[in-house]
Amino acid sequence: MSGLRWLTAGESHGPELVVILEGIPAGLALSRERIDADLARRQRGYGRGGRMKIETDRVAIVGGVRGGETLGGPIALRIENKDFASWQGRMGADPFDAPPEALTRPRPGHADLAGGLKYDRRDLRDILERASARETASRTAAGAVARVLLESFAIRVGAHVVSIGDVTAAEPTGDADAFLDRARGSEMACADAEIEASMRAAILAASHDGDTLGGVFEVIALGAPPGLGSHIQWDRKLDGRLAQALMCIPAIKGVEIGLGFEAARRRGSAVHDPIGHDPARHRFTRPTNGAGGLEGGITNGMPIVCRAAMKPISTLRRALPSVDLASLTPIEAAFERSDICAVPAASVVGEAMVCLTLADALLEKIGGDSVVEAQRNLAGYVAQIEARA
Ligand code: EPS
Repeated sequence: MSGLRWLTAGESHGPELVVILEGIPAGLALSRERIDADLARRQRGYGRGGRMKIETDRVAIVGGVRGGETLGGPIALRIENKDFASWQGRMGADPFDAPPEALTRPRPGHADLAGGLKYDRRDLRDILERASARETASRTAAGAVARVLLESFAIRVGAHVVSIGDVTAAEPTGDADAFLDRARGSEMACADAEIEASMRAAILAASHDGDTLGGVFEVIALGAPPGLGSHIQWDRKLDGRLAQALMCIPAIKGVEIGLGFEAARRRGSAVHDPIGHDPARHRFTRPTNGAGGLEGGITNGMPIVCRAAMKPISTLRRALPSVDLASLTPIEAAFERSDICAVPAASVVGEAMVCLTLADALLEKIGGDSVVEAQRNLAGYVAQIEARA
């Protein structure tokens, strides 16, 4: 059985978002503040919409934690939607006094039309409420718990924004921790202040045109031991699991690991990372990391590097042509309010999804019902590897 399992529930303008995370070992020190820090980072970014001014996302831990330590049982988390107060009579589980006005103008690029057809909903709000990227707040909360677990094994996960529209940052250089610290300190999750200014300018220009902008972010995991994931079966390959974890973030249209699509343009000799040996550290070494830390679906001990491409948000102020589902006549797609750009926010969600995936793979590898047991198991495994190097 896999190490972790988790499910989210809740609508964007319903009373709250909920997530249950099962499989975190007992004895992990966990505070609300650690989860809230990631929730706050998810709300950042130049170009966010009006909703982020309404919400100040805070988690309530309502199961699985006692006196600041996990118990080994399911961890239940809730996040209130403050905006629900403005949606009385239109959202919530109780029957409505009067039917709310139906939303019948599907947005090209959103789940509206495909979801409405599939679930036989005449009011597309029934689809968009769950398809909204607001759901990623619950994933971020669950991911923060996984992050705390990974940190107790000295594994760090961070992200940075590589590009917004056609503005692209330089490749990360120098110390990886320092680079991730700089990106973490930036509102745009960008380690380069000059490029960050150009990214803001591109977002402002799109906003003036009633348009939106996508981009690319990169998630980097440092300190993962070799041997997470497996080559033996398709659904155990960690590269495949990471690709799914990132691709299922709203608006993601592409995922790369290591050199990704660039590897297809190069010769093998310019792609694969030569193997060396450091007898003093009892380690195999690599001068390069084109593989992005994964070979054969297994971690090789190098940093894990994944990139995700986010399309521009599909809610446009200058709306695209659509068809009214009630009259079947041409009409402009619906617009209430929207983000112009949410790539920095998506990078935080990307971190969360990578944290959940790596924590799952780590627990699968080492097992353990308590953190102490799991740490002992990892130390034994690492000693076994080092004895052979
Ligand atoms: C989001 C909340 C939503 C949107 C956005 C992300 O709030 P509202 O719909 O009330 O403005 O801002 O969702 C979308 C971009 C989308 O297409 O659904 C959030 O909390 O991240």
